[in-house]
Amino acid sequence: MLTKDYIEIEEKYGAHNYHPLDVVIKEAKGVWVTDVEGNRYLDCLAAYSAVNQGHCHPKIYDVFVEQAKHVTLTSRAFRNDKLPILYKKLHDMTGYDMALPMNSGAEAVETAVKTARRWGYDVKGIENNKAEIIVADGNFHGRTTTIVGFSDDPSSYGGFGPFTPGFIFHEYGNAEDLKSKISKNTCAVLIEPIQGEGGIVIPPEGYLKAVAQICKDNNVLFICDEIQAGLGRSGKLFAHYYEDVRPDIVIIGKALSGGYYPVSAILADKEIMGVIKPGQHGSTFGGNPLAAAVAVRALEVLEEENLVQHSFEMGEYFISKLRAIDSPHISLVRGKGLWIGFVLDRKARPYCEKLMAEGILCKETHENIIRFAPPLVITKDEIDWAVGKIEKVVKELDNVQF
Ligand code: IF1
Repeated sequence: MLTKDYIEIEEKYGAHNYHPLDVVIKEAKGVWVTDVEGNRYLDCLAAYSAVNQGHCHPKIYDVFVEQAKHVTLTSRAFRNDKLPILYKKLHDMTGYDMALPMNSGAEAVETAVKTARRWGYDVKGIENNKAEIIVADGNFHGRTTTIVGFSDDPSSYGGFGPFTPGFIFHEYGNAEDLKSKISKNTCAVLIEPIQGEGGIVIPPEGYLKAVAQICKDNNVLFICDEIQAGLGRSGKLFAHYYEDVRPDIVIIGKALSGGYYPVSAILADKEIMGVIKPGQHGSTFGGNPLAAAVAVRALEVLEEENLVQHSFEMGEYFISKLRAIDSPHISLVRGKGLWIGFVLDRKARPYCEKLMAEGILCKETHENIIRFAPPLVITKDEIDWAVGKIEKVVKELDNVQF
């Protein structure tokens, strides 16, 4: 079958909840993917940062296959011999006392919301059903009905109400505005340290520090969504390390499995995690032994291959090369680590389509921004190759109207 045959079936029998580029991927290794017709592409999206370790990483593969021979799912009604190892690994790497595992990122965000509310009632003493969580405008935290209920993007929330009450907006990056939104019923502030879907929006320096301080002063939990920003993408293990803060709850997902399997978790100290008691939260698949084994190995790979520091260095290099491209249509190149927003003064989609023809896969966000977020294993030579292609495409489109 050819590309068009797969697409025809997909369009006919699959829900149209995406508008993907018309490439049908069949194989992937490291930073490279191959389509059903044998064309090779450099993946500059990395499955929205779920394959930070590179596609089909051999070390994770070995554990994945090995674990599949032994036991894959026990449910949490029984214990398994891999989950404790993941708990310990997360503690050793991050310093948080405890973790609570789930599957998708959205489920982990829901877990953080439930934990914060429970803490608000049980510890802070907020009147029942009055707890408020302050979120940011321009946020993206997932697709469940509760989460889209506190999105300000109509394509996320439109037509899906009624929504869960108890969420208040503040202006992302504006600590004074945040302060003004705090009330006696505030149990938590939930933010992304860098907004991904927002177009790699880096808040003004000092914002995260101010958020942490405001939370501390008001007995409010600081929840940081590191699902996309975390595990090396930003050039630090967590993007909040740039401001030397310690959120009360950290949410992780995506690269926690290196792309093999949906694995997510929240991290917190025991005074907070302790508010969740048996029977109050869970998931059939959350914390299963296959997920736990894969996650431990995925985290080890980040360390063994020094991918966090590599992301930092390659990110600086990539950004400097992109900034050197001269075009009237490039408004701004911003980013941290290998997480780069290439901001144009017009539609990005034609650029993405042309880049695909040149062998680079990337995805626009917010109409006019191309994000470059390759697997963290990318080399300098591969970046040089990519920048050559990007420059070529930019120049070719300089004088084309659309
Ligand atoms: C889609 C964006 C990326 C996330 C943060 C939670 C979640 C995500 C900060 C939920 C998920 C995804 C999901 C994907 C598109 C994508 C995305 F463009 F929408 F923002 F990565 F850039 N918190 N992000 O970024 O995690 O439940 O998906 O595991 O198609 O919805 P999930």
